[in-house]
Amino acid sequence: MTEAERFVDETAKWLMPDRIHWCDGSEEEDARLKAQMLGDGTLIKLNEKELPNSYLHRSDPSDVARTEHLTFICSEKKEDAGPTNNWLSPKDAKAKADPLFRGAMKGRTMYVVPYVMGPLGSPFSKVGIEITDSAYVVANMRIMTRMGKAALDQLGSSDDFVPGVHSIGDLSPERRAIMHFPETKTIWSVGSGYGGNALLGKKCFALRIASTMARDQGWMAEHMLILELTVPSGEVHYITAAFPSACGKTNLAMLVSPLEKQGYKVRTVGDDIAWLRPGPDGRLWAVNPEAGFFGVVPGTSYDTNPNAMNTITHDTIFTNVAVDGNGVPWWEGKDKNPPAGMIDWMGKPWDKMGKAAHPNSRFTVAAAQCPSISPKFNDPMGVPISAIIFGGRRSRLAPLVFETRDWAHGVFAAATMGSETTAAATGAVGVVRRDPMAMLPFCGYNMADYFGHWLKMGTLVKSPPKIFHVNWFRQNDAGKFIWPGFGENLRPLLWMLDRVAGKGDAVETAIGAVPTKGSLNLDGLDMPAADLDAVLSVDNADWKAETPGIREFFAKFDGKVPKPLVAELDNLEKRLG
Ligand code: OXD
Ligand code: MN
Repeated sequence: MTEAERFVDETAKWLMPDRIHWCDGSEEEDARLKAQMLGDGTLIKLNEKELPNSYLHRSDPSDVARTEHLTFICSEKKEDAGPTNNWLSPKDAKAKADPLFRGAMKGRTMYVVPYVMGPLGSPFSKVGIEITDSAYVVANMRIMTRMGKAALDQLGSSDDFVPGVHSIGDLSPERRAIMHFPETKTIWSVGSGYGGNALLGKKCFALRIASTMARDQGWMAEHMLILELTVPSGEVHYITAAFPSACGKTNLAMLVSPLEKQGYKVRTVGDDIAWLRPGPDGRLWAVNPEAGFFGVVPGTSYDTNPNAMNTITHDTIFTNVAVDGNGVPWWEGKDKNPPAGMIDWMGKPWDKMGKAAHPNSRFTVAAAQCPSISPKFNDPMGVPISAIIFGGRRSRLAPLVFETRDWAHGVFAAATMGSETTAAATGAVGVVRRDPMAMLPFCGYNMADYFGHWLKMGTLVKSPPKIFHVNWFRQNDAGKFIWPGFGENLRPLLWMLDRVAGKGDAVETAIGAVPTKGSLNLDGLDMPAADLDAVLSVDNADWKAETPGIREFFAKFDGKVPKPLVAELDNLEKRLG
């Protein structure tokens, strides 16, 4: 018996399913499951002519986003989870989970989903096995990972896989828990069918568990998109960017260059997660461990993200969008004219008072369908990274872009970044919180140690990428966004590449180097000079008001924040005067 078979056997004894099905990932299997889900109402068929082979899933209205307060890191020591994670001891976690899981699959089918995170055969890639009682999860995992036979082939008789147990339970938030055991590299999730809680390859494995593996093995698992930027000389650069959930990673990754005719071209490698390793050439190399996109739908349109719109025209699973009388999905921001006779995300006639689509409604779609997918998407060696970008949603404070002074300062800027919360997690929206590296909900261990790991990576990589910070969301006094965003975000990227090449003018400010107005390529962009001044301005008084909050955040870690980062804070305060 292989370790995989033993895991399935033991789990079956615990969860007591009526049937066990090992998923092979084939088209026949997918078609069979979809027919079954159409039969039991889990899926609704969308207009076949408009959107071939596409479906709508309506989730339980109480199960529409990640539930951070029910997400636990279950390390032996509380200190290893750190002050930013909910902690349970493995013993307490098991005691809490046992009654939720025992017999949970009676009357149900237990699906065994073997999957690979990362390109098949890549030295970066890792195998997981998710056990689930949700056919919707199986269909999504088939899109989001390399799933089925290919994964079993890659695993062979090895015991090197991340076991995950998932049951939707009774979907009750009172009996919901998402548990990670970093010491045994195990994931247990019960009571939710929502993507981030239930597709265990994504946040649970590729970020929380992988971040602990990366710490131990000298690599990095990050909440980052990866994009490819070709310049007129034909040179190709790769950039990663970390923004909190629902802050535009998918839009940036699929950006349509306004300067395509001049030879500036953008292609997509990943939109959510990057696994990064030092390469033999002294650079940092990255792969996207995922095979698909689980993107936020509202706000997606032919204006904001035409590549996404063209990606989701077929073979797409929509979750919690609205649908018109013709079976065509609709969401806020799709276009200005909501069609008549619309059914909202909860399946009721839309009363036009509430949202038609849930603000965190999603599309699940294969990356291979994306018109801008990079030819390097499946490259087992990944891509070399020239620049790393961090950013958040700040209506004030942060300028459009700044370059950090060096690796340690970049790590400091990333570790202290703040962002206004979004609908991707349950809880208040629009509140500024510290979200280090956009990893606050996803780091599987003490974030002070994670900062230390980042500092160490700067020494393991001989030519580390330059680190930048961006803010697309700055508003003027009237509450309007100053920067046009979307495709125009190419322009700060070009300045970054200039800086990487030792070119590009900048003004040194207390927080880092900000482009001079003349150093940004603004060809074809009609932007009032005053707006440009405003979006590039750094207000020392505002930043001074920010530093006590940073000190308070550091204080949470009981003296564990690495000294170089505390020194960065001291130096920032000195520079601010
Ligand atoms: C996601 C998230 O789904 O960050 O990617 O919530
Ligand atoms: Mn994400």
